[in-house]
Amino acid sequence: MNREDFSILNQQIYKRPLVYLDNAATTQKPQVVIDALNNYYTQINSNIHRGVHYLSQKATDEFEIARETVRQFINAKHHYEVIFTRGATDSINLVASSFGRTFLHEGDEILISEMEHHANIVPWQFLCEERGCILKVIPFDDNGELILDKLNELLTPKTKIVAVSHVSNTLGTINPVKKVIEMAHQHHIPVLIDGAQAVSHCKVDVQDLDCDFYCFSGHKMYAPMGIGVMYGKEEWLNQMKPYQGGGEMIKQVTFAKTTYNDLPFKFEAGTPSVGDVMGLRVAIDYINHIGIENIANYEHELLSYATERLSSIQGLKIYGTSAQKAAIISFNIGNIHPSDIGTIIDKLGIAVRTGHHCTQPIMDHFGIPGTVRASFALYNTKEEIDSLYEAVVRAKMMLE
Ligand code: C6P
Repeated sequence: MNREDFSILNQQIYKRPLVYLDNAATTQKPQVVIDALNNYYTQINSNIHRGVHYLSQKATDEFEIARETVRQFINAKHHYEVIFTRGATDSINLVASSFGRTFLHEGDEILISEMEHHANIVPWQFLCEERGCILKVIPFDDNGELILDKLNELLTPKTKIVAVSHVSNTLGTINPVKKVIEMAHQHHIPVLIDGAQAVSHCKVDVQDLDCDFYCFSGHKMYAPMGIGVMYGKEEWLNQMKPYQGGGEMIKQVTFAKTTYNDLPFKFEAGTPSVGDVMGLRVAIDYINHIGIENIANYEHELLSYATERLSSIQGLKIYGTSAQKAAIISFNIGNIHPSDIGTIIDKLGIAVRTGHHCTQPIMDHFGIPGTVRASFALYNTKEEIDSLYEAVVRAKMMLE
């Protein structure tokens, strides 16, 4: 699908065609996104919200159009609920820090899940250390599905926030986040969704989900690195203390007292990555043009095909067998170390990720050091999955 838009894929690695299956780490960028960056730096580059001069105003206008593009993409109610950050990690740290400093006190509980990326664990642990809060964890079963009965048990009057991933970057599980949000809201507890692995694979509607915060990165959805989004409901953002102090986030500064700017600027201290925002806007247009449903259906076809092919390899075990899965397959073969497989298939031109994928608690759950992870995007093909299959069979023969 639209493979011709990604010229990076046309290269040879070790004299073999590149088969790029590390899309959960970062996707490649279509030419229109690269052109948008080039256009910004050759035609527009200027700081925003500051200058009266033409270029500054143009850059500001384009930046705010991009915010509106994001608003529509996730169906936020207001454009000022869209905060630009450096990525999902930055977005989650923002919420943990600002929400935490505003609302959390000693003995309060934060509920996350066992399948979270470290970016949705460690910021909450900082809070626990600083504020004396308690981190609680919703377990998952051996298929990689959250045990929702346990969630009910873990919600207590002390729970102040629930933070779970929409899609697991290691297991591929698409979590029933709408249900999680409903359950938490019955107790008036806000919910943060880590959407880093979801936005480019399924339709996200933050009003329909009714989530309180939704965090994601641009670079996993065909946009440049260094740009991300934190969506937050107005009612929370208005109450929360700012994240970072600096230019743009203030109304008035004196040495005696500083007052803060309105949303969204209160949470956007300093010069943002304006060019990358232009790239994000074009990436969203690109996804919209193809249609997120078409992307989801095509990737699902790839996932089914890859699951069938890889499962036929004797001794290969797939981690994450939930009925609802995004196009991510994690696997091991017997006791072979995943990085040995990754190193051999790399020499055959296949790019996958090996290791713990920044989800060490998932590895602990299964008692393994890591997995080999193949993750697919709209430009991958069944022929590439055949190449993966053949390379894995070859690695197995060499390593067993
Ligand atoms: N996962 C992966 O290979 P950043 O690095 O800020 O763009 O995204 C962090 C992040 C947060 N949540 C989830 C579910 C993620 O998958 C990631 C990034 C990459 O799986 C890099 S570790």
